[in-house]
Amino acid sequence: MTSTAFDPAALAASDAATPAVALTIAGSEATGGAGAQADLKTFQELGVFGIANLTCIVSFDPQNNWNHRFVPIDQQVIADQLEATTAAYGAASGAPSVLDTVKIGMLGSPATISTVATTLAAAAFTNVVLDPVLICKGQEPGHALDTDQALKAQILPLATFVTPNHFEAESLSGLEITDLASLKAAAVRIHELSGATVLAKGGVRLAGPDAVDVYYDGETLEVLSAPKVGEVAVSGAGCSLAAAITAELAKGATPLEAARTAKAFVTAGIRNRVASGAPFDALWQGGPR
Ligand code: PXL
Repeated sequence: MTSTAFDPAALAASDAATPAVALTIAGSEATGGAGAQADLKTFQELGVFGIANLTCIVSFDPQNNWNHRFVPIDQQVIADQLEATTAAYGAASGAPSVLDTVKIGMLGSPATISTVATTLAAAAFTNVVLDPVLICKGQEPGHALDTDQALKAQILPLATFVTPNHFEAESLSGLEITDLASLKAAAVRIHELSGATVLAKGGVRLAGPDAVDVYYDGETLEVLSAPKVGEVAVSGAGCSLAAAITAELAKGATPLEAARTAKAFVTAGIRNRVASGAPFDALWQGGPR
């Protein structure tokens, strides 16, 4: 079992004059806890030039149990953003491609999944980190089911690294996850299904004093563990974890190094969380400083 501490000196040393570049394809979460905002803040903290292409806008509804009001971005506008980004920084730019690492967050509809899958297939990114956001509270369930199936069919096969939480790991693996052994089994199963490196997150959902995640890349299985900070989930933890993995991969870290750094980054961010009037406090990406 590995317990990692975050090292701000190593972080400063990584701040090269010409930063690595990373793209997040994600939704806006208006209160700034999750989504593209969390991704960009994480990229910046880790010394990476961040780009966000938005798929949807989520505004919690304080009048209605903080449910998610979900508005998709027009498909043409999503395609336009991806075209601009890949032309400016990707293989199509004429200059050497500096953008070989992308994170996928909330896509939110089958149409958006198709649009993004087309770009991913054409752009041939080296690192495709998928945070498989399956369900958005407030979305119509039938619609969410279509979205889940499209994500599994069209995006998961293109991912090189996937970061399911407890619920998403059960859905992707088809296994019930009740303890560390079943979390390990799910991580192995998701790797077999996708070919991707997997970081399956137990978070606060598994009993015990520690927040435990399972890393599996087809060869190495490692349990990443840190003492739980309370028993309530924090907004932005999943987004920031996947974004930190993305940033580290963009800087050239190995997948296992990226996972360890990301776990330490998120643990420090949860310890220093920002209190919110919404049901969840928000992770503070500046927490490690
Ligand atoms: O934490 C998952 C998530 C991702 N992306 C967006 C969100 C949320 C949860 O609220 O709103 C845009």
